[in-house]
Amino acid sequence: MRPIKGYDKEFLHGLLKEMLLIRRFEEKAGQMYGLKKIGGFCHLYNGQEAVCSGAAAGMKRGLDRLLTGYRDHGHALALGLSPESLMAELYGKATGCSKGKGGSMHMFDYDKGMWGGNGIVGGQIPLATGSAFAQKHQKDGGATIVFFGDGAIHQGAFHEAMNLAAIWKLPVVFVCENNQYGMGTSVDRASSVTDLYIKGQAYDIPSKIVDGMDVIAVMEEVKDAMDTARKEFQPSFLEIKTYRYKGHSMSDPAKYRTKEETEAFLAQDPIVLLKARMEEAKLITDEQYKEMDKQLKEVVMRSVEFAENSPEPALEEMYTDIYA
Ligand SMILES: Cc1ncc(C[n+]2csc(CCOP(=O)(O)OP(=O)(O)O)c2C)c(N)n1
Ligand SMILES: [Mg+2]
Repeated sequence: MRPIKGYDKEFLHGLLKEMLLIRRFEEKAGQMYGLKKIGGFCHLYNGQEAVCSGAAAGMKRGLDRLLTGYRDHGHALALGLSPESLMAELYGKATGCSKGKGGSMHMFDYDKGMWGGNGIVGGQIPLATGSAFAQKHQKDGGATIVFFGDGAIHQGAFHEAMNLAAIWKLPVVFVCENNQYGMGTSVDRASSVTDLYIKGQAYDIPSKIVDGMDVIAVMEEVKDAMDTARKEFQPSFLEIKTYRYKGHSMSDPAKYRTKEETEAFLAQDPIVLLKARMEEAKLITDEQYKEMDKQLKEVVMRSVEFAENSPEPALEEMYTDIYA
């Protein structure tokens, strides 16, 4: 675990609060899905919160862009999209961040640097590389960060994009969220190498393993990588080891793994770990944490009320924003 010393109390409270908001939001999304308020696919992010929160804290807002896959609620919240606009999107309502036409896998907000969730495994990797190409040639001073799973690493698009990023020196940071499974298949059954950072080295791209349960480690590594991308047009690859607590999607009871395995990861819960370190440093009390949690549950509840009370997209809006 990286030391929290050196970061001020307010900043650490912000990080903890954001991760807890994501956790509570996902729990509520799961519950509302169960009540059939949300349709279509829905992939929850519980357990992986330190990855998107740490990464967002390492980005430069207003300059940098983020792309990810379909497990995108956490990234959107970390970039500051409101729980209301996300819940409404899940409900398919006109007030959603994608006007109710994207759904769970397509959270988008240009102004906040959220360049989208993507439903095609690995599809976001060449898109992000193209974004970084544009940023370099338009000299906008920013960089692009792209998230994908351990399952996406075997897609041809990943390898093509990594090679182009290296030879063209593009300001892009590739982040593999290795949560140990691609749907029901464990990484050691799907991959001949299980330390996936090696794939980056094959393209002569600086590559590292990062502890995805430690939000500080993620933040520091992403900040370094993004700074290097912006200043030197040097791409990087980070394999962030993490774990998803829930099934792949809402229809997956996750029977392919043992209770012991899940419990071992639960014992390193990223939220519990940060809270414990803050308590030890006397930066938060258990009462303050409980109060924070209570307020966040109310925030999430309000997002449900907002979604419930929002209108459906109008029929005449069917084709607007669909083609550029
Ligand atoms: C091109 C393509 N192939 C297959 C699928 C079906 N599919 C959806 S998610 C998934 C597993 C991906 O796992 P991983 O990349 O590890 O991401 P995680 O779900 O763990 O976040 C598959 C095979 C798809 N959406 N796109
Ligand atoms: Mg995975």
